Amino acid sequence: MFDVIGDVHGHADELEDLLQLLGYAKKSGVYRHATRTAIFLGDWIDRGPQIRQTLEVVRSMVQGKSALAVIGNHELNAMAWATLRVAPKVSDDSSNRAVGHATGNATGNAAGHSSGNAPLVHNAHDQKNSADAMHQWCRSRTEKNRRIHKATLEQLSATELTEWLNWFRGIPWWLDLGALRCVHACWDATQIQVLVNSFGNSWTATDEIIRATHVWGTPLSDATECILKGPEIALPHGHTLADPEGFARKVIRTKWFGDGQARTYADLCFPKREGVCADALPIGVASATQRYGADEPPVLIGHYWIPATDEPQPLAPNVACVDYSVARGGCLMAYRWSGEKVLTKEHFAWVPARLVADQKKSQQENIIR
Ligand SMILES: [Mn+2]
Repeated sequence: MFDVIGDVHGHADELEDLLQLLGYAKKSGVYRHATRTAIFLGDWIDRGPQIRQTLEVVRSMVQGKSALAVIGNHELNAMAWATLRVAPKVSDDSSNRAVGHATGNATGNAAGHSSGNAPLVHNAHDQKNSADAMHQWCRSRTEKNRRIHKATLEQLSATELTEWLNWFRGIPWWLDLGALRCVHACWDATQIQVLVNSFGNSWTATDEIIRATHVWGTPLSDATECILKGPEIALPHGHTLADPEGFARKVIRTKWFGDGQARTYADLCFPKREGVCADALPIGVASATQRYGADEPPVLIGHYWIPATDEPQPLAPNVACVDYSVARGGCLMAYRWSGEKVLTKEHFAWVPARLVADQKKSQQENIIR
């Protein structure tokens, strides 16, 4: 039976708190449970303060067979950040330099420039070169993307990061255990089939696969985005919504499970958010966004930053999310699955973010003083 653990984002203390709460104990450096296996749903890196420790806990458990894992969009993005869109020719000197950046420069400074320091931008020509350099990577090295990846680039050396990326390459993108399914963001059988048709049932995410899944607008890219980042639809013209990082977006993440009864954009937005356009959805959109039948096996997901103020409970009888925003002071969440077809709120277990606990403690100390 499985304990499915949501997005950790570099919060290793909370991960160890949670494993201990669930009855796992460290033996020869690896957390183990007498009768249960953990499943990690990805997003171990970025944002938090203990990325190296988080990765070490997760990898030691996977290698020690006390846990399984699926990849998150942050691990995918990290591989894409380090992969050039066009395979470099081995004989080409300038390309070789670019490869050096891909594998040798975790901080990602001055992507694509031959010097390690960002050059001053003097004119439109340089600006264009700089934009080209930014976009030569499968994950464009824009300021926004750099900010999201910053904690990882700062905490891991280039050599370490390359090693972790190589480990990520072998992690599956979903797990179908028969009576239980796990994926980072969305179980969509059609999109999973697109990937299986191209790469087979299991694969190593080589540079070629990272490239193929990052050509925007292709079926492979659409499938990858859907299962690892979740399906989205465009808001009506002129509408935007700030994402959790504060970036204005013209799309919303959609509720891909449940009854398909959404009438407005606000109804369809998942998780529920304030300020979403309340216009009626165009005809057919609500039913077209439904991707998971009520008769399918239970599926567990992370990814969605459910506010810690929401009561932990399944999203549908056969769908539960275990991302309760530990990286925003929420909780690190697990779902303890014991073979049930209908998921139950009694099987959620969690620990609070340590930062919040520490802040509360220091506030109390201040009051006492
Ligand atoms: Mn995610």
